[in-house]
Amino acid sequence: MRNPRFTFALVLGAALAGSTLLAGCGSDDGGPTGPGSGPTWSTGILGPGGGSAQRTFTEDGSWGYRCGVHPAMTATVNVGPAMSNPESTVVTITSSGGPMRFEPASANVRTGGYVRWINQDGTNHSAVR
Ligand SMILES: [Cu+2]
Repeated sequence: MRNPRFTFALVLGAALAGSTLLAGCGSDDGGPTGPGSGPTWSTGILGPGGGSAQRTFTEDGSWGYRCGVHPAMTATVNVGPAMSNPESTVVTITSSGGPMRFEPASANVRTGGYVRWINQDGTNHSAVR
């Protein structure tokens, strides 16, 4: 016959082990690994005519992101050594003379530097990863 107390202890142990694993999955080691890894961020809504936000990047790598309002708007932040990248970069959100877009679509910044997004368009946008 099974000992109910022993069975309970096994189930509890498995549950605790499971939660530890899940917590590990949520950690951000900053390493350039597979899809879905790397830093995440959201600027929140950047209002038309100059809404802005900035983020400091400590995670080396190329990080694709998109507009949370218009998912077809995509761009990349490339983070690397100070010797070959600027301390800060401005990414303008615009639709002047073309489609709504991040400009530049591929922005470089040094490790520990920051990217500032400025919405110069006439509608809401954001930058999300
Ligand atoms: Cu947008």
